[in-house]
Amino acid sequence: MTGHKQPYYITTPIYYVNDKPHIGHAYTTLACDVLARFKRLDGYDVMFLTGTDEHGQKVDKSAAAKGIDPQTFTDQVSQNFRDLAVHMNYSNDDFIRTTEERHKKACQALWNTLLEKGEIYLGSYDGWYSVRDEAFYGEKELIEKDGEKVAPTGAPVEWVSEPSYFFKLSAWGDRLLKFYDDNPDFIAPQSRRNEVISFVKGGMHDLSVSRTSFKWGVQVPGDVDHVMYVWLDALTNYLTAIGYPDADPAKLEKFWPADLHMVGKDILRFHAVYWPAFLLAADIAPPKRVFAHGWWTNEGQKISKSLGNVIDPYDLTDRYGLDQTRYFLLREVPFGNDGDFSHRSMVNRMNSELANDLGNMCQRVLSMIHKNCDASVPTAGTFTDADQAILGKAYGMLDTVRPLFDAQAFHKGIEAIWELVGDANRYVDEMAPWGLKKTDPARMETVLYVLAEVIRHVGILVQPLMPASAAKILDQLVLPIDQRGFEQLGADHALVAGTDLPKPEGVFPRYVETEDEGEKA
Ligand code: ME8
Repeated sequence: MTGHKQPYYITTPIYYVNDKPHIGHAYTTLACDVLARFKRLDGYDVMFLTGTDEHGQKVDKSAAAKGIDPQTFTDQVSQNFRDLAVHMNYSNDDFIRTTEERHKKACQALWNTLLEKGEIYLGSYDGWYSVRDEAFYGEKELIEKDGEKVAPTGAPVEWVSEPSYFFKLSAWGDRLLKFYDDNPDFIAPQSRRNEVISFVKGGMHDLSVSRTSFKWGVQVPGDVDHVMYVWLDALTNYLTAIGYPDADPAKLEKFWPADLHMVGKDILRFHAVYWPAFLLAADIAPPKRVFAHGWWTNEGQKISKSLGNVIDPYDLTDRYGLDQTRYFLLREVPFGNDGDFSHRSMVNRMNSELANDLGNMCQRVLSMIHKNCDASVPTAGTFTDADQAILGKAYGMLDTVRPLFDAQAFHKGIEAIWELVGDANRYVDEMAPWGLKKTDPARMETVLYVLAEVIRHVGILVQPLMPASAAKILDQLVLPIDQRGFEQLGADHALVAGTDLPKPEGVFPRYVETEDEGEKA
């Protein structure tokens, strides 16, 4: 089987190491993790990449502010992102750092290719630069804030005047527009695609791709005075990780073009305009898709260091639990939109959807089985229409969820699974198996069997989202580890009557408000 699996390559942005990881970083990587896990369970050979972006002026300045050299600084801060990946139970297959040798080599190879193809020339840059955004801005793009010129993002800008290599971006407008046209799914969501297209239609200038006023970057081959523009360096990470330029072509072709670059809306332009232009210019296929998700606010307020309301992912998981946090982040907000984090909605979802709807259903059903069916998988008799309806829904759920996840509509996929959970709760109430024990024990067993099958399906399907909790549910059904893949969904792999089951334990605790929290609400 292995060796014939379809490849799937998914990437997160590589995060700047100028700061501690926060909810925004955790969110992007979580979305990728859920998709990576989903694809693995669905039989794909997945490559899931995340990492840290360690060069550039912003990182250089942060290191200087701490009084340490940039390499020591990046070693420390990059580790925070690795630690977060472990803490959040991300299943990334690699973690790339742009200060690694393999990456410098890849950047220089891409540079040389662009140079050979006549896409890069030496000139000088006179214009605005924002260190915070690590981006160049045209005069017309700037806005006024408190009497000062700032970037459209609100970031401070400075005037830069230095020799610089340029990439001939201005020549790529029409070819990019054709590329977007030929590949309607390349940029998602649709509204963001329209924004990118109108930006490109507005006309583009050549892009400065090297700097001379500081040293913290990948050196431009053959010109010791220049380091590469941090975005050219950073974007190349997606190629480095699959072995560019040295890996044998079969390996490169296996995972390239990447299936999905997941990014926040703030960095879509770099991924949907500059990156495909660099790649097309180097004769390398652009990625298949770039999805730009929205931003989180905290209790209605923009998250910012100066407001002191940055949400630390460790605080969330300590307070609410890891899988609860994972669930909430992808369930609360239609993926692609901005979202607000609030304690109230977190507690509501965790108590009603996890503790009540799913948790209680499992606990009720498994306890009844334990007590009334000799602690083993019950024996099913003939299925009624009602039994078949709910079983059919469970058996067909992957076909419902797969296209939703493939479109990154996580919230809708989760909602569909919870509809099944809701049906199961109504089915328990209607069938009232507790009342059947005396009147029709065979029917009771059939009802409990149907419910156990629904639980098996829900357990298998929620593994990408809540790996540890799903494992607990499936452990309670004594489902062997190798029988938890999506190929096991459906009637062909149904639970075997008579399998001994352990005493069930609750999987999703309720959040109990402290008096203080209750009063605030
Ligand atoms: O931009 N809500 O790195 P970065 C949601 N190094 N997501 C958020 C967020 C928020 N409030 N804040 C940040 C960079 N993010 C470059 C990327 S890729 C080749 C180089 C997430 O550390 C979101 O994914 O500033 C955003 O795109 C990313 O963090 C920016 O991370």
